[in-house]
Amino acid sequence: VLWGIHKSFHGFHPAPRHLHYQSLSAPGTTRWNDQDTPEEFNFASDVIDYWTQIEKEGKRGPNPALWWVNNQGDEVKWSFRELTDLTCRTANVLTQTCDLQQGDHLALILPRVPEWWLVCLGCIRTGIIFIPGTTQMKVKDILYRLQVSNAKSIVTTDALASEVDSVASNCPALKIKLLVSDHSRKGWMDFRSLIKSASPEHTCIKSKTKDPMVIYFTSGTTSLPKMAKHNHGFAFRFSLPSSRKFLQLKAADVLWCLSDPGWIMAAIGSLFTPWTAGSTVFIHHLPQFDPKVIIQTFFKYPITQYLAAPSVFRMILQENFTSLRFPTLEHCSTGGEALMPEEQEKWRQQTGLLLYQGYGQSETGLACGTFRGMKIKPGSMGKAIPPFEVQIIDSKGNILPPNTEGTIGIRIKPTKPFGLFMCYENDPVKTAEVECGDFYNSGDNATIDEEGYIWFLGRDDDIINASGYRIGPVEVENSLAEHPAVAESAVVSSPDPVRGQVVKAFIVLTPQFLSHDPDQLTKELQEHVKSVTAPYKYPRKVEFVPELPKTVTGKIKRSELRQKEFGLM
Ligand code: BCO
Repeated sequence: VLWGIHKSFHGFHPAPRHLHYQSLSAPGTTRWNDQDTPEEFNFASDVIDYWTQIEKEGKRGPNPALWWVNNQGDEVKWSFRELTDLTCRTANVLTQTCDLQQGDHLALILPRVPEWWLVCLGCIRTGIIFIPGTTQMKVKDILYRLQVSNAKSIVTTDALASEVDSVASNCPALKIKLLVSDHSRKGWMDFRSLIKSASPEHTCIKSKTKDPMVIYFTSGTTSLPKMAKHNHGFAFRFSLPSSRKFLQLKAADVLWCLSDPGWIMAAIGSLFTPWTAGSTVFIHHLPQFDPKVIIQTFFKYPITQYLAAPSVFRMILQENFTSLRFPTLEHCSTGGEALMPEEQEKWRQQTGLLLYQGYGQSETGLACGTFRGMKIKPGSMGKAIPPFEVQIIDSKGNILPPNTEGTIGIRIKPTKPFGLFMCYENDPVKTAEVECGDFYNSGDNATIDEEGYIWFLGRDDDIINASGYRIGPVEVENSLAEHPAVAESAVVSSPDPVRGQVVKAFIVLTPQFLSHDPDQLTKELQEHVKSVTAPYKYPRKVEFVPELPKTVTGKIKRSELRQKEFGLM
């Protein structure tokens, strides 16, 4: 169905554009240096339209900019030229048809469909601030995000449209609903038909690097998710030569990043990094994760680089395939959760490829990593990726010496580097809380060695990192509390051989449920959580307990439960 829609744009000749480019000997390599601090930058005009021009001059190979496939044999291939055309149309739909303006908030909740890339770039062209979110979200998650972000618009699919409609009257800021579908729906504008009839002529805004561009919701320890706001400098960072050393992509590369479009990893691996280098962004629709499909895809398509969370690599290794020697794959990177040295070694033995580790958060994007070709120290997350200066700090922001446990800090004074979030939107208190002396305090514990390699240790707080998802316990506890069987609960992380960690719920039952079959009740509670909040948060482990450990003031001691799970007590 998608193919039918996009086919009409295949071979479409975009209108001539008036763009100015530097003349280059090697496209994409020498445009900025590490010392550059441009006041203005716009990823759409400075990067996408640049590659469009390179294509027009015949200086880029035939590989597409976006290569999208699904399990039904559908395929979309867009050149940069087509991307410029389609995203200018998208920009016109957003500003002219929808009357959205620079600075307005747009919630972007799409699965891996090509329109996700159009909307991101359409927003960047117009200065509309986009707020990606996972399609796993349920009505409560969507309501919360629409309300706290004051989103004026939402772009989503049929799968979530009725959920949005059910809460729209409680979201006074929400004026525009755009549907990506082949069907129309009352009260919704039809994105696919609108871009067909929109003009491809659009003048991109001149955004300042300090102007806001995108907001990511990130889970909190004690509260509901916060909004980490990034500016256009976040996108500029990928153009710095030292940042580009991480993957060292070339225009001929085909990069597949598995991340759901709702996470910052998708912005890094499926948008800014590959297109800065003029590479192909490869996407498999993959509505349900299946490691077999991942393996088959490596054998079928000429993918040269792969980026995914460690759990994905573990799940691939568990598959009983005769060979994991992929014909074109050259480089694999991972991040989002801890990776064990033995897992890196197993991947090398099975595939013949090294597995390079990186580290980042929604607030930071990629903070450190093992650059392609750099010596891998198994278990380490590599070194700081400039322009970030990463240090291990104490609670007052003092820099700690090598091999001393502390918190990962990123220098923000005297100058905040490109790529670090601006603030938590509407939350100066929480923003101030993560400032620690001259550093942003990540809350993640680590050490640094004499060579600058960073070694992750864990967190002191209650945040759970389950298969690459950061999950705040409160969100899960609140969901459990809605079930009549739950008198109270405490949610903590628990070790897992495949997912690294999983969510575990300790539950005190209400008297009327004490006699219920525990296995059945576990299933019921798991399904309940999956139905009221994004299912990736559901407790994969449940333990019924007579009471929860508490402080004298009645606060639940999650740390005690967590320590028991990890055998530390
Ligand atoms: O395992 P179950 O089957 O019991 O449950 C799964 C799904 O089946 C289920 N589910 C999904 N959609 C649903 C649904 N249930 C009801 N309704 C729906 N609409 O819910 C559970 C979801 O768990 P999952 O997402 O972990 O699924 P799965 O299929 O096991 O996927 C495994 C992974 C490894 C692919 C997945 O966990 C994953 O993508 N992890 C990586 C997350 C990630 O990208 N993190 C990076 C964040 S950005 C960052 O860290 C900064 C780095 C610079």
